Amino acid sequence: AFPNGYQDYHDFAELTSALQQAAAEHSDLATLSTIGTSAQGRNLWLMSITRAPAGSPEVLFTCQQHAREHLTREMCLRIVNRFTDSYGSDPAVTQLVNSRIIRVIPSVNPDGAEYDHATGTFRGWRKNRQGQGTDLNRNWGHQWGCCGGSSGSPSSDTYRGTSAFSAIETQRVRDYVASRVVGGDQRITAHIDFHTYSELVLWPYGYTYSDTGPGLSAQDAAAFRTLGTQMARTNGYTPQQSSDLYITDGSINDWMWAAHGIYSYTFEMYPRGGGLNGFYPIDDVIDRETARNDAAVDLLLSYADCVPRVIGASC
Ligand code: 0X9
Ligand code: ZN
Repeated sequence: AFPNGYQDYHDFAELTSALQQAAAEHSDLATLSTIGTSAQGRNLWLMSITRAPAGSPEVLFTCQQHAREHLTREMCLRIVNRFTDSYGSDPAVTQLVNSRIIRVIPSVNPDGAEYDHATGTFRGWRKNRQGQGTDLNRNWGHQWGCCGGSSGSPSSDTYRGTSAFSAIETQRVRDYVASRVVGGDQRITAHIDFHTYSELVLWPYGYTYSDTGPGLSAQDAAAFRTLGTQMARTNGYTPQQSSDLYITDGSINDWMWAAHGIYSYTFEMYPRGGGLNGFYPIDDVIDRETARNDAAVDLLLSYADCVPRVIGASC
């Protein structure tokens, strides 16, 4: 369990039961599986939710690459619970579940998360738990370590690892995403990676200040920006290219786009500011701050048939 004031947050055992229960209660639309285990052997859970025909557009939601960003795990749980519990009663949810394949990985970094809260005093831990820890969001294989947006020191909070995909957890997600290439086609068209905090909607590239780059045309950039801005209008976050925040290399978004053509966003959730405390909002805010992203999640799902449609382009 989490400390006092945080008990509505789900620790790993509670996350596991919540997912198992959702799958059991909604076996007609939800399937729980694992994409493999973490460095310390915890399951990297994947919930798939759909009543759509095989071959329908798939959208991936990932949470908690960073250990201390506990609110993001609750965000992924909300997505799971909303698209299962409200199926058949909420018309928007019903229509999306009938036409999309929703994939949710609620904790990419379960080892780091348990380490962060296990003693009852938060440790402010960010990385995974392999060796001194790798920043998973600096370990992806597009322009890994290229540009001063990560550290080569194992003790650093932004340590990029010994090589791209040296972390077990990024390997697992990489291999799962690669497994969604069916008949030469990547079935996943869109993705949100949830983080905290700062209330931002971010899009690639993170490794360069340039708005365009290899594999990212002006039209691609316009589609990213337009949909990112529309999503931000629904939740009050600030939309920007991720490098406008600061340069990151080896991030998940850059790889998802460059390697697979997936429209991949980062959401930095509540709060807007706050130092280390910003990672630890009390559990009273979970409902409000996860519900705040419902409309943005629905919007991304609705465009998943063809994201460039948002700028009037075709696929
Ligand atoms: O630095 C990060 O990894 C993210 N911020 S956090 O405070 N949650 O650590 C921002 C990543 C944004 N960069 C890209 N999406 N490329
Ligand atoms: Zn983060």
